[in-house]
Amino acid sequence: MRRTTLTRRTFLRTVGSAAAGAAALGALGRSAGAAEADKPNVIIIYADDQGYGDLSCYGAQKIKTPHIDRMAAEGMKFTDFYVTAPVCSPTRSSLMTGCYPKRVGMHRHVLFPHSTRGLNPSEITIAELLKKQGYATACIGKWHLGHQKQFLPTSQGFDSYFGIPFSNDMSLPANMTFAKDVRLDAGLEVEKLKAGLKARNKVPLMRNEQVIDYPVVQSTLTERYTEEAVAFVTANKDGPFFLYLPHTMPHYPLHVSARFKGKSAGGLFGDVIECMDWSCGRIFEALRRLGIEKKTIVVYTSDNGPAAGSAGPLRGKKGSTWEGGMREPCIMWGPGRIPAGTVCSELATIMDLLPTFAGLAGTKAPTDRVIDGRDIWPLMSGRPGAKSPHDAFFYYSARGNLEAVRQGDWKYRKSTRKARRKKGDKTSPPKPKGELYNLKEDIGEKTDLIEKHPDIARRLAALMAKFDTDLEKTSRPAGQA
Ligand SMILES: [Ca+2]
Repeated sequence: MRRTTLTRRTFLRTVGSAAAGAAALGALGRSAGAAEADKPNVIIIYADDQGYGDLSCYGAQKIKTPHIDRMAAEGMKFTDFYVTAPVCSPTRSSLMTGCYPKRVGMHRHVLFPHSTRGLNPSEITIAELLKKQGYATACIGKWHLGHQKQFLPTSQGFDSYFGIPFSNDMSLPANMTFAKDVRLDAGLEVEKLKAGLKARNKVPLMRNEQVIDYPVVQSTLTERYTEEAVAFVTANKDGPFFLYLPHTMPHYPLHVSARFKGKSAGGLFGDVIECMDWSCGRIFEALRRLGIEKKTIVVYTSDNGPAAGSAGPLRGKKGSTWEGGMREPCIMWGPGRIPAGTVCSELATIMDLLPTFAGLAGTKAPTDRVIDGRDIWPLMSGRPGAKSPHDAFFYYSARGNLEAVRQGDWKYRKSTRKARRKKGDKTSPPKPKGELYNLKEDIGEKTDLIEKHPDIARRLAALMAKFDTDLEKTSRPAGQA
């Protein structure tokens, strides 16, 4: 029903405008599409290592997340939303490019301060696509797609950058550029910093391409990001804008400011999440104060499964291709566009954000290269009967090896164990390799059904092998400094 209302409103506005033409009318078919006034502001809030069970609207008992819960009540909650790897850098490459990490050469684990690779500047990022459509763009938070100048957000479609270039358990690489007025901790000189390369948990805070604070006091980060985010939204209230807000938390080491410390029943981890929830509340408050809540879509999700937190009913955690490593909480909010209080159980992925928001901004995903993500606007807008655009989803490990596939309710996992017969049994066929789970009936991946359905397992194993071979043929290299 909501979809009908939206279309009618879009139609009235479109035919009522002098610019109405065949192209604009053509856009009606895909709803809030090309008309200039319809380009929504886009905010993507990306938690770091937050699990499927770490928000109260996803079942957390000891952690209270009222602002995110309200976001879910006013928007759509996804139950089957996946990231493309169980660790940081690869999934971020998927968000930026709409591709599997291996497609863009970013599948081999995370980047470290000594790494010389990064997201290839020849990739077309979601920020570049939106910028071309007239969006103001900002990245505020943890980047982790390369800290050399050519890989930083300001070289990848973002007008500005404020944040830490990699994880908060890392340290300073030798080649960072310092701002002239950089605040260094008393007594620390640059040479000492270089010698301290093996130090951990001491990270630089950057503005654009320069270090402005080292080591940043981590307990200030969530709140500083929030201030920056609210300032950016306020300065660009006339829109359209794209804000990418990848939080540093709740990645280890956990830090939170004094006013949140000791407040949550969920301990320090709970404090950290509740501070992030407060941050979301501040952003929603700004959108309402500025009167742009109906012009804005907000997505809240996480880059991979929990290290410190909880995967809820899911098996596994960060680093694994069990559901807990890669299935994430995901909420989409957009009053008037995304139906309130809804749940979507169709399979969607972090790769889908690029084609979807490209469409809403009046353009489309690049056509000169393979893009794995699909436009999920029919799901987000609650179109009746809308189905996942993915025939299958492929689970690549932290090191970029394809370990599992999901098709419909079935998930097949490859095994390294050799097929073998029972001792003394010379006649029956060997036990098939791998494991098979029905995720609809068994969300916790507890009951291996491979012996019951060897045919399904064989089909999925073949699908998986073919996908990986095909992907290798069309993969593109990471950038190299
Ligand atoms: Ca992470």
